[in-house]
Amino acid sequence: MNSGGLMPEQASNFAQEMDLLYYVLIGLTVFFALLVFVPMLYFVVKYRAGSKADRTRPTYHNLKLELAWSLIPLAMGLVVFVWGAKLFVEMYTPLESENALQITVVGKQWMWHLQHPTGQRENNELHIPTGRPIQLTMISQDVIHSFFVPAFRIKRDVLPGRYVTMWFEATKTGRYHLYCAEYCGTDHAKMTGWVYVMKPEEYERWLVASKWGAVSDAARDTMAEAGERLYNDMQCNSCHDPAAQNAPSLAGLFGKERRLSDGRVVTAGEDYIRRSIYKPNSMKVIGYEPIMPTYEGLIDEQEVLQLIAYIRSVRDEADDLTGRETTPEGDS
Ligand code: HEC
Ligand SMILES: [Cu+2]
Repeated sequence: MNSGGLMPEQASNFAQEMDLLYYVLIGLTVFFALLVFVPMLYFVVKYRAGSKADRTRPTYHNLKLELAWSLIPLAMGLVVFVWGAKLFVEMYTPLESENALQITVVGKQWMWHLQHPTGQRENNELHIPTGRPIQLTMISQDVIHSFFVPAFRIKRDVLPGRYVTMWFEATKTGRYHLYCAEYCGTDHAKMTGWVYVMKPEEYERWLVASKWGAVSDAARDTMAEAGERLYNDMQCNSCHDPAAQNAPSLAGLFGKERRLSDGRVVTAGEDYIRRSIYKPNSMKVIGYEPIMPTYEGLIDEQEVLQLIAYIRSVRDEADDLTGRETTPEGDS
């Protein structure tokens, strides 16, 4: 469908349907406005004071007419509601697909920090390929922001303290505006950027090129490697070493059910791991002493995301999550 100049370019899988929904809404609004105002004007003129119109048999009540003008618009309204809700749920439900490109987004006054699973970091710019679902995991380091790309028809508030997700697939190469759509302080208006949509092979080339440009070894790490580096640097391992037994092993943790000391049973997803790191006392795993210190102020949101990527990458006990290089016993 052509957006006819009214709407921005349509560059994602959601764009056409979203526009169609809007056109239907506008169409309905215009239709009902005319339905009310045209007869109104007609009657205003016809029954103006002093006109010769027939006033002998006034009608006060017409059940059929009243039911019709209540129920038909109700049904039409519900169609728009169900349709809108379906799109909403579709967009905001995290994708299960392994093929999805997991991009992390940290909003802060007044900038967007983005990171690719392969480690490339970007500020106020995002490079993505066409033809592959892009899943955003987003959080704010301070106030509420809102991640908005008009050409993709995607927008979601980015909150402090909690991850939110959104996905889309870019359908058209090009450069598109990225905005913060929530007033977030003095320089809110400068919190803008660009999304570059490239052909898949171009994206691969871009990934390689931006690794080469990296200034340090650490900047060449993937998300999970950066997380592992942190895990070792912060000595998480001093307690979480499976051999030490004073803290649970983190291998295979992601996605598991955890029983907490206050009786709750929760799934160890991103939010759970983040809370365990920032507010360990609010998420005490049953059977362990609450000796874990808080890392609030020591580890920033970007780093927590890296730790999550690392914990996620260590799927089972067989993988090494001791934080040490595996060397054969007695070999030193
Ligand atoms: C002083 C020991 C200690 C250190 C250091 C420590 N932890 Fe913990 N951690 C614990 C204990 C004990 C628990 C279980 C009790 C609880 O949940 O508070 C735990 C729980 C967790 C959990 C939830 C585990 C589960 O099985 O559900 C995560 C995730 C976690 N820690 C991550 C980390 C990370 C990441 C670091 C390093 C930045 C770290 N911990 C450093 C002791 C520690
Ligand atoms: Cu903002």
